[in-house]
Amino acid sequence: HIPYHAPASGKIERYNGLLKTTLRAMGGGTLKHWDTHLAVGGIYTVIQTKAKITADEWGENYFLVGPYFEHNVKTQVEACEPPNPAVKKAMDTMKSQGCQVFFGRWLIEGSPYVLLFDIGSAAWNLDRWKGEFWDVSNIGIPFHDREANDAVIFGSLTAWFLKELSCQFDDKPNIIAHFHEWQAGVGLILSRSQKLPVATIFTTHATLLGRYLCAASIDFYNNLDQFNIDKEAGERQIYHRYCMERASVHCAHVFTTVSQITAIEAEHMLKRNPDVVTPNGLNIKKFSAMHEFQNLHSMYKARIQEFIRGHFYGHLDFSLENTLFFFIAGRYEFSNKGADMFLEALSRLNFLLRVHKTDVTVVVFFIMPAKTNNFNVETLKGQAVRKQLWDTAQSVKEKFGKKLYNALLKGEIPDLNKILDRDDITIMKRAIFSTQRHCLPPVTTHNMIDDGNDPILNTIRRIGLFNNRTDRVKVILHPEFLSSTSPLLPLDYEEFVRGCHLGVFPSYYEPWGYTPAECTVMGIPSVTTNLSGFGCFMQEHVADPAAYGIYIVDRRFRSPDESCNQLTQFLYGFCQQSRRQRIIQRNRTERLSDLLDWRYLGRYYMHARHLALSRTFPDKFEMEPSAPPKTEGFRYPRPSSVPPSPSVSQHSSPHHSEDEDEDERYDEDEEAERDRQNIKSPFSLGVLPQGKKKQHGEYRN
Ligand code: G6P
Ligand code: 1S3
Repeated sequence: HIPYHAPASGKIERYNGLLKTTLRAMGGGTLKHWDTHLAVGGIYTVIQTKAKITADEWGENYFLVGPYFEHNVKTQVEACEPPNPAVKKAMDTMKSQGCQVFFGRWLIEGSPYVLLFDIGSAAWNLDRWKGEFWDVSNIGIPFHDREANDAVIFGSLTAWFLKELSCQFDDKPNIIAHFHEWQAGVGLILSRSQKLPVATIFTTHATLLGRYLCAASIDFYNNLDQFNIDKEAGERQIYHRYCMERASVHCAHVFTTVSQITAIEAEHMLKRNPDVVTPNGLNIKKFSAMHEFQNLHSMYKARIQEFIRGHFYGHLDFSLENTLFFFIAGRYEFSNKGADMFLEALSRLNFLLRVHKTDVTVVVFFIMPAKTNNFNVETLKGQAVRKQLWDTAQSVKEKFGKKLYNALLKGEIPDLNKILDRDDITIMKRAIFSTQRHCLPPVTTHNMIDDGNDPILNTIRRIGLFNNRTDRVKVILHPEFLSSTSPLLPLDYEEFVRGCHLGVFPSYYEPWGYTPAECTVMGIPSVTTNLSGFGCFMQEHVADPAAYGIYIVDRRFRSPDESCNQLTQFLYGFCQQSRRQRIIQRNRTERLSDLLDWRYLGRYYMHARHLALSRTFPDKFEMEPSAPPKTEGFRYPRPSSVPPSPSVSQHSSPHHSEDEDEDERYDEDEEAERDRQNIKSPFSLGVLPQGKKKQHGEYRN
């Protein structure tokens, strides 16, 4: 019911230096997920990592808006007075009417200001605000949908704040409010219906319907234009949410989404083409010592190996030196995130490794949170047994050392057959007996609440990957996000990723896909798909992605079985690489980091803001004709050491013989240097906002 704001034709712009305020509503996967882990919510990662470049650009005029959660505020936010009198006044007005509003600095890079609304303290307005929302939009929110009701409260508070803020100025301020996801969209819809002088941007990180339809194993991409979307939303009981999303999209001055593939999806599911595609970046920090990330890999791999020693106690008949760690991580969307295809490919990989009698073992971690009832006994016992063996070895070693020392003091070489007495042997025998087990190493680390219906466990049952001695592929489901305080695997997510060899994310529905991007910047190869925003972006910017450790499974133009075979071949090929080849490949992977840096990708957000200003305040702002940023313009060439024809060696594998000395690995630096000179990186093209505070140069006074 609210007309889409037609783009303004450009007029003379007067950039008058008035207050420029960017307000961002922190939607996230759900309003309740403020405190999420690196891998928990991609949207959280977007907001958190982008804060620095945005704060650099907007300084004191940048504010993030979100819901208040006491614990998170206590641990992450430093309270302070709003430096801007207009913000303070708007807050005070709301407080005087019974709303709890909190202001402070979010203690992350860039230390942006945050303005947090306590949804609970304003909940008594819910019925009135739902009514008002109905009046402007005809969208009715069912009482039982807590998240949608919270979204109405949060949105009403946001719009109220914007209204109070914009009244503080004699002259019209230039306010940009950027809303992420449908949960934050009510604020946008209300701002437009109240005709607030605010330039609005709406970014969707996925579409509600797309996610639901894909999860239902429908052939989504081949039928994009066939769906009766209202009916589909109704049948899934998300009609009101879908309306909130669609209304936000159509009310926004500028609509953006995170990838080209989601842009096409939005065109069909939301009936509007995004104005700008805003790919997701990360905050890239380069180590001053070039190979530091390789050392970190070694260090954290050793920690994962320690866990494996405990988990597989009594069954450690494989060499940890020849063991590769693969993982998949993210929210538990079994088929959307490709866990189904991954398991099927693992079963095929297990077969290949067995029939080819390879000495490689693969341990695969599934880090996907599910409802659990704590760690299971067998898993905890594994770590206890490992600890006991370690303690036994230490005490025997100490006694042995003392005896050896005394003998040497006397000028004797001790009789090594007698240096250990009967007690030592007994202790050691008992330790060895304690490693006997009558069950297989568990496939899950926790007691699952819904064990019988869990899709990962059920697939494992079907394909029979039970961690048998003969299996070359071992599986561990860790149905909880990682934490450095865990008694099992005391690593945080970043440390864990660094310690692994390959991240595998064969998603079917993945608007962007931060998990492979995070692997890339840490120099860890990964598998992605051409249905993910990240995979398509890499295909566009890297000539031979697999050579750089980005394996892109074709899930678009092949049947599921063919895609699964391709994935299996990627995994099998990876297992055939020598250590030296892996080291070289990691170096290449890490070289792609520049491409994912917000210092480069931030310009799309910048463009969206400029566009919103020119559409909202056409008499003040005009876009330069050259404004829309292009994604093309540079491309990482094939690494110079890759043979010209992939058939010469394994596709993508760094071309080196197995027996080359590992210590010579840094010859690879030469290749890196050569390639660096050839690559027109995003930075060398001069398209980047390099300086700290970029003023709005695109505008003419
Ligand atoms: C890093 C370390 C090397 C180590 C290697 C292991 O590159 O700097 O010292 O040998 O990791 O690699 P891998 O792929 O076998 O875990
Ligand atoms: C969404 O989160 P998801 O994992 O539900 O937003 C992320 C950030 O834009 C994106 O990376 C991901 O693909 C989307 O699916």
